[in-house]
Amino acid sequence: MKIFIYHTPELTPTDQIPECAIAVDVLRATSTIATVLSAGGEAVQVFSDLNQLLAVSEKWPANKRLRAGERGGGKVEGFDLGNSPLDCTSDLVTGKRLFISTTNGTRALQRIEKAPIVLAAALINRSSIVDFLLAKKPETIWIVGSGWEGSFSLEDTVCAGAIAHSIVEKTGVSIAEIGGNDEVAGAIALYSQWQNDLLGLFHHASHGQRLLRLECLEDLKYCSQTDVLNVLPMQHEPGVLKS
Ligand code: 3SL
Repeated sequence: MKIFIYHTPELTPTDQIPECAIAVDVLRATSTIATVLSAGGEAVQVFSDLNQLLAVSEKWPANKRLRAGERGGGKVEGFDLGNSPLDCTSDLVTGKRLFISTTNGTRALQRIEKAPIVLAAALINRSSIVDFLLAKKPETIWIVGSGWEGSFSLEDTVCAGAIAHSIVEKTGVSIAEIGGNDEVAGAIALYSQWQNDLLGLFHHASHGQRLLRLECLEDLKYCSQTDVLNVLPMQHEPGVLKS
């Protein structure tokens, strides 16, 4: 196994495809996806374009669908939900497909959708991702942060580091052996420094601060938890993730 970490979709190579690609958007798209699938959602279907989401979801039975739209951290008018994982209760999502478009996270998933194995990771489901990787042992693994509109984000890189750190710890292989690029050592160092205060790190993150201005502290607290959901969101067809 060789792990490559890319901080944003824009930094991800366009001329290669790994055996396994993992999108990370801790605040909050991949945390929401993991929560919906863990709570009994039938699937999550991701879109970068809001109009395309509306057109495709229109063909789905109305009582079996939920539409989530987020832009700039807020809920898009006319949609059932924004992008808060805390809204995705079992009562609401069981048996339903969530059609979702967010500013950065859904773009990251679309960027890697051609890989043979595509996963969505957050801190809350980190151990399920790591267990899968250790069992499957893909030759090359890309972990792609969503960032914010093309820029680095602390929360996605710390999650990538949490995944790589756990693999190093569980296998005993060195960072040099497992790391395919310099970003891996950097992300592991970030996680090692902040692993006991991830919520504190989110307060330093520009998107964490944006969400705090939108009064989403409870979302930050929820998304900063590690290994609390046993769920593996995996792409079954382009753009459609199931557990
Ligand atoms: O950028 C994204 O895809 C979102 O996760 C942003 S937000 O946390 O919903 O504001």
